[in-house]
Amino acid sequence: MATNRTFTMIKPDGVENGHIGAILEKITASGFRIVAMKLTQMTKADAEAFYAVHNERPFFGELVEFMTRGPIVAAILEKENAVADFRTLIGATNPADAAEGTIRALYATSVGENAVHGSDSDENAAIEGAFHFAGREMF
Ligand code: RTP
Ligand code: MG
Repeated sequence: MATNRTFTMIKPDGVENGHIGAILEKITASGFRIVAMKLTQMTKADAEAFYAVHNERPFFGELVEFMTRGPIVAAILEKENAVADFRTLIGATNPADAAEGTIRALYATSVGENAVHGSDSDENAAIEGAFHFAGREMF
């Protein structure tokens, strides 16, 4: 399988609850190489654009409110089979359904405030990485 990339965010709850270090340790220990990384905060327009696919969903307003309430860690990660392997590492959207030992099982507090984001396809990984990073910030 070819090496490829995914995009992640440690969401505002993960940052607020002091889990940046533990989450990054789990990510790198699982074989992901950090290609780009920064602490940043999304504006309302950023979050509405980033999650535009969900704009008809009942939780959209709550999601935008949550994702903009504090800083996030944004990162691009590289590994063989990066998108699927990262989704496995983070676990199900709802931490109640997330497998034991996954990042969401360990650090998420609810289906909305679930500690981390992971891209759902190679195409979206490229779009989401480019949303947050300039070419010169990728290594
Ligand atoms: P993500 O995109 O953040 O990696 O999460 P995901 O693929 O596991 O879940 P997705 O369906 O894409 O939903 C995006 C984010 O919206 C929030 N959400 N809240 N209150 C709710 O029922 C609900 N459902 C989803 C979560 O923050 C979810 O990660
Ligand atoms: Mg998603």
